[in-house]
Amino acid sequence: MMNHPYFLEAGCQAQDEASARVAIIPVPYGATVSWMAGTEEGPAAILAASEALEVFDDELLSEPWQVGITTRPPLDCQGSTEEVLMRLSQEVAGALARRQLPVILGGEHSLTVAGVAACLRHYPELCVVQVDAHLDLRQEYDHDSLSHACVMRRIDDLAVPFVQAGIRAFSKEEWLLCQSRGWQPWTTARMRAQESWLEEMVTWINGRPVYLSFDLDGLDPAVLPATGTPEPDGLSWETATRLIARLCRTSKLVGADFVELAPPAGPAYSAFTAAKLVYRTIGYAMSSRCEV
Ligand SMILES: [Mn+2]
Repeated sequence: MMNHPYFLEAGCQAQDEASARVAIIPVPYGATVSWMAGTEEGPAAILAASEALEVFDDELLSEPWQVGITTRPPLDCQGSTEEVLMRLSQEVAGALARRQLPVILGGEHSLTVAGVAACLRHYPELCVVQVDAHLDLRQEYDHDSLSHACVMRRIDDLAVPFVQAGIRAFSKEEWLLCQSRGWQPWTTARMRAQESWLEEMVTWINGRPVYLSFDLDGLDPAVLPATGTPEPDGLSWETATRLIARLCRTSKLVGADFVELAPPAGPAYSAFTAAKLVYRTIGYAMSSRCEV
């Protein structure tokens, strides 16, 4: 069961690679995880769970797979982080060249930098929406500047503007950096206090193309417990999907990743929840592309 090579059932794959509108890119990479390990098992678990999804989406009342979804072979994750990131950015560039929406299944969060770098070359106006419990703004972590705990700092190095939501765990240094740069992350406390948070986020995005980086620990651990660093007071399913739906209606979603599922760290339904979130996101992205 764990070797299911497709997103959804085999019969829901695009007939041929070229006609697909969505490319699922499994990246079983998990070298720099800080607490509970196992993110390298994330993509296989999501693919296996996806086989059990209803292909008729209960909110969209449509079958998003019909736009054409192709599942790429798992990325070769041998070698250094730099080598893996290079390979991934080529893979994402390939999907963009085929006019497909690249959807990366992690794996740990450090891989986001490759997805963003590849999308940036196609979309110079790109901005990043990060859903996460953590700011991931450390300059380095365990002497590693490519650690998952530093990924948004590396995005800042690329000069790509970003906005963060679901945040509820960070260091003093990261907070001081936000203050000095004028960044106002949407902590869960701020999201609760300011009902207009989603409006404000959309105003900030201002119609620019969006790369969504969804660290699954952004969700509440009651919704998705199997992550390396679960934090209480996370986003509900309803809040997370409302956010993504709104992004897709007001901007073009040009790339996405779903990272940090650690199957050994929690119950199997976590992978199913992740798979459903991926499928729902594809549904939102594709239905709003059809409307335009
Ligand atoms: Mn995180």
